[in-house]
Amino acid sequence: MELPKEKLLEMYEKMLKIRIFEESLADAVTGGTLPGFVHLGVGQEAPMVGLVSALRESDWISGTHREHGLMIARDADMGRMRAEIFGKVTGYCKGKGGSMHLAVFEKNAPGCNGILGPNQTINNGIALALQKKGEGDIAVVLFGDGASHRGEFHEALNLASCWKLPSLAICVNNEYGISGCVDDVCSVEDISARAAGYGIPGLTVDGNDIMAVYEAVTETAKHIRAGKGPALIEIKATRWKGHFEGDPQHYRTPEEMAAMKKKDGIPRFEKELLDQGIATEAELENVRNQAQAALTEAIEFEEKSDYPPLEEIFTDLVYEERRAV
Ligand SMILES: Cc1ncc(C[n+]2csc(CCOP(=O)(O)OP(=O)(O)O)c2C)c(N)n1
Ligand SMILES: [Mg+2]
Repeated sequence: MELPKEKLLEMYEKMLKIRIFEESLADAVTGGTLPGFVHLGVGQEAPMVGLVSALRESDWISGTHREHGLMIARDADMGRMRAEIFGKVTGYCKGKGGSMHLAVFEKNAPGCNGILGPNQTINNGIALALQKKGEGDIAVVLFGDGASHRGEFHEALNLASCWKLPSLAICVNNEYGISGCVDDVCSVEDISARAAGYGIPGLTVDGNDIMAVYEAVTETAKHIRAGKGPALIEIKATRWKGHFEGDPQHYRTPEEMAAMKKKDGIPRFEKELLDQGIATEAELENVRNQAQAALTEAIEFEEKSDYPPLEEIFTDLVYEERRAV
C-alpha cells in the first residue's frame, strides 16, 4: 500500500468509528431512547472510508438515507452528528434534520436525502456550479442499488454526460432495496453496465476491499477532473443490518448473513496492515482505544445537549402562507 502510514491508520480509525457509532445507535433504538426510522450502514465502512479518502476537501459529496458513515468519513464531528440524530439543538441542523436529513455544509456535504433519486439530479446542479468555477473539484453522489432503478438516475446521468459535468455517481449495491433482492429486480448483472447507455465510464469494485475502493475513486476522479465528463462506480457492498433498525429480516437466511459477515472489510484491512508490516498489533489497539474514546465523548456531548426550545419550532422552515378564500 503506497499511502503514508499516518493516512492508512486514519482510514482504519474512521472505519472503526463508523462501526461503533452505528452500533451505539442500534443499542439506543433497542433501548427505546432513539425513536423513529434509523438506517444503519454497518458492513459498509470500507466503501465509505475508501471513497471519501480519495477525494479532495474541496470536492462535494451527498447521499441518501444510510449515510452516517459518509459523514464520519468526511470528518464530521460525531458529537454534533449524534446530537442531530437525537433531535438536540447542538446538532448540525439544530436537531431538525435527524438521521435522514443530516447535512454538514462546512464539510461540503450538503446532505442526505430521504427520497430516492432527487439527490442525483441535485448533484448535477452542484457539478454545474463546480464546472463553472473551474477549479477541478468534483461533485460526488451516493445512492443504493434500489435507487438506480429510478428515473432520476437515468435522467441525471444523461444530462451529466451531455454537459460533461464533473460528477461522480457512486452506487452502493448492498444487494437489497428494503426486502427486495437485487437479483430479482435488476436487469443487469453489474449496475455499472448502465453507464454504457450514457457513453461514460462505468466500473464495479469490491466494497470489502478498502484499498480497491480508494484506487477506483482516485483514478476515476482524475478522469473527471481532467474535464472528460462524469462516471459511474458501483461498489458491491453488504448490508449487515435490516433495512431499518427493528426490521425482522424474514427475507434473509442465517446462512446468508453469516457468509456476508465473513467478508468484513475491517479485519481484512487490519490483516493487510499487519501482514505488510505497516503497523503492529499494539498500534492498532491504540487506534481502537482512540475510536472508543471519541465515541464516549460524542455520547456525553449529546446527552448533555438540550432539545430545541418550543419557540424555535417554526424557524428554519420554508413554508407558504395559505389564506382561506
Ligand atoms: C422515491 C422513493 N420511493 C420509495 C422510497 C422508500 N424507500 C426508502 S429506502 C428504499 C430502498 C432503498 O434501497 P437502496 O437504494 O438499495 O438503498 P439501501 O437502503 O439499500 O441503502 C425505499 C424503497 C423513498 N424513500 N423514495
Ligand atoms: Mg440497497
